[in-house]
Amino acid sequence: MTKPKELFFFFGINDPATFKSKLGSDIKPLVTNTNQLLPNSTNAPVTAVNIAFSQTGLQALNVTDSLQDDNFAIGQFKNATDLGDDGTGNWVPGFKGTKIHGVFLLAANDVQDIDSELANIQQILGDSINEIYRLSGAARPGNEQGHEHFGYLDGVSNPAVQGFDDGTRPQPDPIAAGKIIVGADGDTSNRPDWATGGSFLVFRQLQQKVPEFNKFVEDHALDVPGLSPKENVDLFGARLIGRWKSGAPIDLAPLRDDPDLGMNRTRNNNFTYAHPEIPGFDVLSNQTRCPFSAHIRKTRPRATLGAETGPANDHHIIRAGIPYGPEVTDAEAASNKSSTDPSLERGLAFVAYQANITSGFKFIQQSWVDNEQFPSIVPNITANTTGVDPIIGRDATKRTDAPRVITGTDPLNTNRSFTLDSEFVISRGGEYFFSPPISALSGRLAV
Ligand code: N7H
Repeated sequence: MTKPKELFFFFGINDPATFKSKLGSDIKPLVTNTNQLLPNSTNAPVTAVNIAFSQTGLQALNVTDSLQDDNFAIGQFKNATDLGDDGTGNWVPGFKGTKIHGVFLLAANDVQDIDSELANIQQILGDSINEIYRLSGAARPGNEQGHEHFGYLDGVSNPAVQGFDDGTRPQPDPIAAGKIIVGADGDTSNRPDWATGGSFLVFRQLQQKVPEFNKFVEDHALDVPGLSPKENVDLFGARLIGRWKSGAPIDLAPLRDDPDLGMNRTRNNNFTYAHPEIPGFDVLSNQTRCPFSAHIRKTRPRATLGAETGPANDHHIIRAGIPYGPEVTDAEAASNKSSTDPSLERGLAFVAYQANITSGFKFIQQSWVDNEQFPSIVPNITANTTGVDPIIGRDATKRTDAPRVITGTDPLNTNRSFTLDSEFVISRGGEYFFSPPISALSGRLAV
């Protein structure tokens, strides 16, 4: 549902009987199917609609079948510490506890179209639901369209999926469909039949401290000979992320941004961090092209852990987030500080799909991102550790104000460490959902 505007409407169910009957009869026809979203579709909707349910939402509908996902079953609130959140003090009130039963996702080119589709849904469901919280996402304006709030192009990379990948985009080997879609090939859990074709949706509201991030990057310009001061600033930022602002991967463009590469979909995902073409290049020790601590290498190590589908590496998600909140104001930029005005909060409405939260989002966040030692497979790091992911990592076992230390970021001395004395991404909480197959909306969920 890639559209410039998207609304996440979180609700509780008050009247299960009415809700069920409307779900099957009136809501199901509104839900967008995959064919409608394909590029050549002749019946693309003005507003794309989807719906997903939390564990307590399924219980409210008296659907008690186990979906065989322990984290979904307990809900995200109880997972806060495991996910490295600083408690739940920063959580949006609506996400605290387990009161959210479901979410409508509405995506369109214009907010007015979203508003009228929401009004239609609310009119259909009446008092059978109540609104708990809503978050409006929007692509950033002008040339920043497609870029998240720190300025980096997003939506460049998701794993290719067997059975869906046409093989025309050079990229790492496709993963099993059952890693993303419940009941598809490669999903080894025993789920109820009605859930086949669905997927678990992880939602997180991740606030971004943009002026603070920009200041940190400017203050840590690298010193690579031949680069201008500005290029050395940009290089430091790119080495935190693993891509330049244009989307070009530093593994392929290690010194300077390459906007042509960034926008070229046949080239911008064609890398694995291994470089068989470079004599003697060791993917397990060489960080001159991309640090182990870079966000995209922490969250998807590619050949650092061998084959994409190998047992150590097979932790994958499909991301479908969108920025929320306004642009940085002049006053914020001048003071290098995010405003405390809630109406100026900005960040990423993070959405990730997978067939198993324990092995997907939660594993990536807990065992890779927040793990200072990861990738511990690397034998030749002489500095203490790789460090946590500089963008979204926090070692949950440490004091909340403990500085985060990363290595690998300076290509001239990859043992040099950098101290991140504040966090640039703050979790505002979220919830775990199951996005059911459309058939279940008039089947198991409606009876
Ligand atoms: Fe990340 N960022 O701007 O720094 N992410 N991410 N992410 N992320 C990616 O490859 C960002 C978050 C992944 O396939 C890009 O499409 C920000 C969480 C994965 O090589 C950029 C936030 C998790 C990938 C960002 C955030 C992930 C990825 C490059 C929060 C999971 C693909 C664009 C505010 C736990 C890796 C692209 C691959 C890419 C940013 C959150 C995971 C620019 C700002 C919570 C798997």
